[in-house]
Amino acid sequence: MQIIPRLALGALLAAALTAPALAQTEITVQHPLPLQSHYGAGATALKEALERATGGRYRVTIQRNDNEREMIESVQIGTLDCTITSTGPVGNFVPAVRVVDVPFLFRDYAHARGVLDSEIGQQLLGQFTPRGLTGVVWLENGFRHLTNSRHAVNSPDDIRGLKVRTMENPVHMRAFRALGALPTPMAFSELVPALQQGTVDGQENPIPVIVANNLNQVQRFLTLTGHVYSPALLICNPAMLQRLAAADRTAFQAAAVAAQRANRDRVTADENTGVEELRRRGMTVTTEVDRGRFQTALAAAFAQYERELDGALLRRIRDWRAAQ
Ligand code: EAX
Repeated sequence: MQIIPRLALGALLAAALTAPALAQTEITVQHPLPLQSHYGAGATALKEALERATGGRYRVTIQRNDNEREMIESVQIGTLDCTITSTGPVGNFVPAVRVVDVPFLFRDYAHARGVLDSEIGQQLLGQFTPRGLTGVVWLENGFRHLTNSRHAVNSPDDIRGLKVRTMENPVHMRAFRALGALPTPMAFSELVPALQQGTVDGQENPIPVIVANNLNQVQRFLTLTGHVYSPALLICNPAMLQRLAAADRTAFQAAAVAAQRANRDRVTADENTGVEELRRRGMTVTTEVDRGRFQTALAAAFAQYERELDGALLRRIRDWRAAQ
C-alpha cells in the first residue's frame, strides 16, 4: 500500500473542504395516500430511479396531501413541482380527460393499461399542456367498488337512496344520480370524517385505497361493483420540467416509467390479497355482482356521455383491442 506524503494529504483535505457541495436540485412530489400504498410505491420508484440516474444531483421529496384538486392547482401555479393524483378532479382542469371516467368503459386492467399506453393515452396527455400542466405518465388507482355502512348492496335497487361520497367528478356524480343514489362530491381529505359523522352512508374506491386507508374501520359492507376504472397520473409543472437539462429531463421521464411499473405492480398485488384482507378485518363482502344490471340502469347516463363527451373517442376506447 502506497503512503501519501503528509503535504499531499493536507492539500487533498483542503480541496475537499473547500470544494463546492454537489449542487442538488430538489423536486417535491405530493400524493393523497400513505407511503405504504400504490401511489407511495410509484413515488418511491420515481425518487430512487431519478436520484440513482443523476448520481444524487436531484433529490425527490415525497409528501402527503389528501386534497387532489388543491395539489393540481398548486402545480398549475408553480408552488408545487409534481403530484400523483387520480383523474377524479382532473376533468375540471383538462375536460378532455373526462372520457376515461365513464363507468364500465374498460373491460379489465389489460384493456385500461393498453389504451392508456397507446396513442390514445398519449393524445390525452397532450391535452394538459394548453392548460398549464404537464401530464408526464399515466399511473393507476384501480377499479372502484362501493362500500357503505347501511346494508349489503347486491343490485342497483339497493343503491337507491344511499348518500354516496364521490370525487369532485361530474361524470361519476351523473352515474350515481342515475342509479338513484344521492352523490355528495368531496375531497378525499373530508371522506373519513364524513363517514364517521354519517354525513354520507357510503363511498367508492379501489381495493388498494380501501386497504391502505383502513376504510373498513368506517364502512361495513363492500360490494365488488367494479363500476369504473380509476386512472391516475403524474402531473408536473411545465416550467419546472423546462428548467431541467435535456439529459436530466430524459432521466426524469425514465424514472416516471419506473414509477408506473411499481405503481401497477402494487395495484396487482393489492388486488390479489385485498378482498381477503378486508374480510379478515370484518367487512361483509358481496362478490357476485350482476354488472349487466348496473349497465342497464345506467343507459340514460351513457347516452348523455355520448352527447356531452367525445363520443367517437368513447367508442374507440370501448372497441380497443391489443394488437394480436
Ligand atoms: O386518488 O379521492 C379518491 O377517492 C381517490 O380515489 C383517492 O384520493 C386516491
